[in-house]
Amino acid sequence: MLSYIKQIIQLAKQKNPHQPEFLQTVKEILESIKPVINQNSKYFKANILERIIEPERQIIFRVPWSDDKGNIKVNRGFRVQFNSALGPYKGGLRFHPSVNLSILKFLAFEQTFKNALTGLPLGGAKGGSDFDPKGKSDLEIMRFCQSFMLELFRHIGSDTDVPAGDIGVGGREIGYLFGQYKRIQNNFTGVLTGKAVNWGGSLMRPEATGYGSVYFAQEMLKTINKSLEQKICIVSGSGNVAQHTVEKLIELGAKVITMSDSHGTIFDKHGISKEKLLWIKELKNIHRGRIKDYTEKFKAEYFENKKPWNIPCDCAFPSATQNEISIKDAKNLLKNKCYLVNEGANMPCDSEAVKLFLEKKILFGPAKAANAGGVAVSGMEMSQNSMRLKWTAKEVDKKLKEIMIAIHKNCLATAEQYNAKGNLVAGANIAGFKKVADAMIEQGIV
Ligand code: NDP
Ligand code: 2IT
Repeated sequence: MLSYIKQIIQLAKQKNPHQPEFLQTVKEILESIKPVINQNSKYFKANILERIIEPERQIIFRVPWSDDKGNIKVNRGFRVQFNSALGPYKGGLRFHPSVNLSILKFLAFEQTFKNALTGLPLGGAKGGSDFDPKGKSDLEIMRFCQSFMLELFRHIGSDTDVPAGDIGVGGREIGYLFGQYKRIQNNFTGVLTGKAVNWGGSLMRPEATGYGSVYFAQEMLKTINKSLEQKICIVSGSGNVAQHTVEKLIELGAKVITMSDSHGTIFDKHGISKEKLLWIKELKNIHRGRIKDYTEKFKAEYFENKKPWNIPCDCAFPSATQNEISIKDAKNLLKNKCYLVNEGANMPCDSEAVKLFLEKKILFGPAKAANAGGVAVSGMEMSQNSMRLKWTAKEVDKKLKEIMIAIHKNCLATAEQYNAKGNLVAGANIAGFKKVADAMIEQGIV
C-alpha cells in the first residue's frame, strides 16, 4: 500500500492536473514532513493532508476596465483563501501576465505555513490578476484597481481577509485599492496592508521583506561564525524585495554586484553603493524604467536576458520570482563557491536546485522562512490599525529582527528534533505544518 503522503501527492496530481507550480510546492512540503506524519497517527486519523491541500475558498472573477483610448479590456481576477486555522486570510496580490490559478494556489499554500512561522495570528491567502501593469498610465492602473476591488470587496475585511502587495502591486496600487474599498463600504479600516504611512500604513513595511531576508541570512552565517561584512553578494530582481535586500546588505558592509529585471542583469564589479541604489529606486519606483539604464549612468556590464547566477559570489539572494534558479544555475553557483542561498522571492529555486543545495549542505534559507519579514510587518500593521496607534520605525524594525531570529531558531531546532540537522527546509515545513495542522484538528472537521 502507498504511504499516506504518496497517496495524497497522487490525489493532488489527479485533482489538479494542470497546476505545475501548485503540485511542485505540495510535493516539496509533504515529502519533507514525513517524520511528523510517521510519528503522529492523529494527522492520518483526521485526514489532515487531504484537507490541508484543498483551499477553503477560491474566487475567480471578471475585471472589465477601459484604457486611456477608450478600448474596453477584460482581465481575470483571483483570490485564493487557502487556510484560516490561525487567523484571517492574509497574503499579497500579484498583478503579472503570468498569473493563473496554479501560481496563486502555490503562493497561498506557501503563505499559510510562512504566516504560521511568524508566530502571528494570520491565515494564508493570495490573489491577483493576469493584468500587466507595464506601460500603463497611472489612470489606467487606477481604473483597473477600482474595477478589481468592485468585486473583491465583498470577500475581504479586516477580520476576514487582508490582502497586501506582491509582484506588480506596491504602494500606488494599494492606495487605489484602499480608496475604492473605503468608498464602497463607507468604512475606514485596516483591510489592506502596505498602506502609505500617512493613512494607516506601518513604518518599515516597504523595507520589511528585504531587511528580514538579510536578518535571516545573518542568522544562518552566525552558525558558521561568519558575517556579511565584505561578502560578495549577488541579488536578482530590482523591485521591492531586491531594493531593500541590497540596502540592508550595503549597510552591513557587504558588496552587492548584481541586480536584474525580466529583461536582463547588471553587473557592477565596483559594487552598488548607497547612492547608486537611490538612483535605482527612483528609476524603478518613479520612472518605472529598465535596469539596463543603469549602464548609461554608471560603469557596469549588462547581460541581456540573462540571470545573475553565473557570476562568482559568496552569497546569493534570489529576489525576483519563482523557479528563477534551475539545477544548471545551482551547479554554477556551487562551482563558483557560493555558500549561502537565501530565498527572498517565493520558490525561486526549483525542486532539483533545492535538493542539490541541501545535499551539498550549503546555507540555504527557504522562502517561507527567509522572506517572512514582509508579512510579519503586515501583521504589525494590522495590530497598529486595530489599536489606532503608530509604532516608530525603530520599534517595528526591532520586532521584525526578533521575529526573523525566532523563525531561524525554530527552524533549526525543529530540523534537529526530526533528524535533519541544519536542513532549514525540513525545519520550516515541519514547524509551519504542525502549527496549522494542530489548529485544524482542534477546530474540528470544518
Ligand atoms: P516587484 O514587482 O516589486 O519586483 C519584482 C521584480 O522581479 C522586478 O524586478 C521584476 O522585473 C522581476 N520579475 C518579476 N517577474 C519576473 C519574471 N517572470 N522573470 C524575471 N524577473 C521577474 O515585486 P516584489 O519585489 O514585491 O516581489 C519579488 C518576489 O518576492 C516575488 O516572488 C514575491 O512573491 C516575493 N515576496 C514579496 C514580498 C513583499 O512584501 N513584496 C513578501 C515576500 C515575498 P520586471 O520589472 O522586469 O517585471
Ligand atoms: O509573499 C508574501 O509574503 C507577500 N507578498 C506579503 C504578504 C503580506 O500580506 O504582507
